[in-house]
Amino acid sequence: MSSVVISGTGLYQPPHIITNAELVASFNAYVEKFNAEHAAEIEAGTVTALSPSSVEFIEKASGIKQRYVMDKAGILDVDRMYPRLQPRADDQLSLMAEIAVEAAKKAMAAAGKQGSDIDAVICSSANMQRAYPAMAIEVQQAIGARGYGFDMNVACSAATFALEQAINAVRSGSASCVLVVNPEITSAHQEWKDRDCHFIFGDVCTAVIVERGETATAADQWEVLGSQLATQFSNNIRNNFGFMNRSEDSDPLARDKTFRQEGRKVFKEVVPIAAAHIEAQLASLQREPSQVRRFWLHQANQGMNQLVIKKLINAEATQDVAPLILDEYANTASAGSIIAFHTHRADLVSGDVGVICSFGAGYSVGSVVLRKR
Ligand code: CO8
Repeated sequence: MSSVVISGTGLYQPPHIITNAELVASFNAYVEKFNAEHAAEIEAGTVTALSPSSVEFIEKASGIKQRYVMDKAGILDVDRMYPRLQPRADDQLSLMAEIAVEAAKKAMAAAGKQGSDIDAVICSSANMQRAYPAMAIEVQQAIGARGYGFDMNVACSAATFALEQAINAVRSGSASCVLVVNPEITSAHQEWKDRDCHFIFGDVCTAVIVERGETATAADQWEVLGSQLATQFSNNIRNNFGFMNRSEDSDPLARDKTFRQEGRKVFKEVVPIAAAHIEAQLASLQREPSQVRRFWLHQANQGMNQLVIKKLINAEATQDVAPLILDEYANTASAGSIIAFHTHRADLVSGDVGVICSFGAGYSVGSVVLRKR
């Protein structure tokens, strides 16, 4: 059976940064405005006054310090509080495809591939810009790839679940070189007016090239030792936006049509699931967590990653063991663990083993065990 390798990764970083201070200043201005406008109802007890956010809370509770976004002005505008994205004509490259192509070009350059070398494109992210045609097929055309393309969504685990599809396609011979892209424009489905979650997400796109070991020519190659996926239904992270909203006569701007979660429950329930998942997968490969050189974990919360590592190797999650990128990028849904892999692997040497692992909405957990060639 042919060996499968990751031979290149790419990262697209949006043009704007919002710091916690900027975000909190705008959120708190919105709160003051809301409370002033609803003073009579608040006084009468028919409307609940909103509470301000704080930079200290955000940094202590999550570890996030800033986020990259596609549009800063719309998000910080207290009369809007979501990005302003320009609509495009059907014959223009759509926004998600555009950032996917940017990341893909970098991954292809790293892997030494042309568009014509790619024979499958998987676009996998927490939300798609449209129902069809698939974003992946648009990307396929834009980079001049052959074969086929399809979209998939497993929320926070969209990237690792797509990697497994790519790995299996290469392993089975149905494709020889697969491009996986994860365009995450989280800012468009984040609820910027909700104090509990307004600080959580950032925009980004990652890309990964998966191919047969025999065809790989990149200097930096990572052999796939195994991948493992698991899901367990939970309503604790949910977004009800969907194609039936109109038929249900439900308000498209209602709170349930953007991201919402029971953050504390997610934290408590997902940490043991993720740690047990990684441990079981390593055991199936006759390895101990202590033999893993680096864990590239999902980037939702600094404390979660610390606890996962504590459970796995009873040690602190230092930057060397489990690098954190969410301080700079925030939670980028499925792209977080791939950003960590992209930005923190250059120091590993041949034979080193690492684990990419995502966890979150669904619930879903996906892990890929890699060995540097
Ligand atoms: N400022 C000040 N105080 C605040 C704020 C704020 N912004 N928010 C809440 N508080 C207060 C609360 O009111 C509460 O006060 P009190 O104790 O008086 O009741 C106190 O702070 C503590 O609140 P919480 O219990 O909510 O705070 P936590 O310590 O649990 O921290 C977190 C909140 C950071 C959200 C934390 O629970 C967390 O990170 N949980 C895990 C979340 C997680 O992993 N989620 C998965 C995300 S889903 C995903 O990754 C992809 C989904 C698909 C993408 C969607 C894109 C939009």
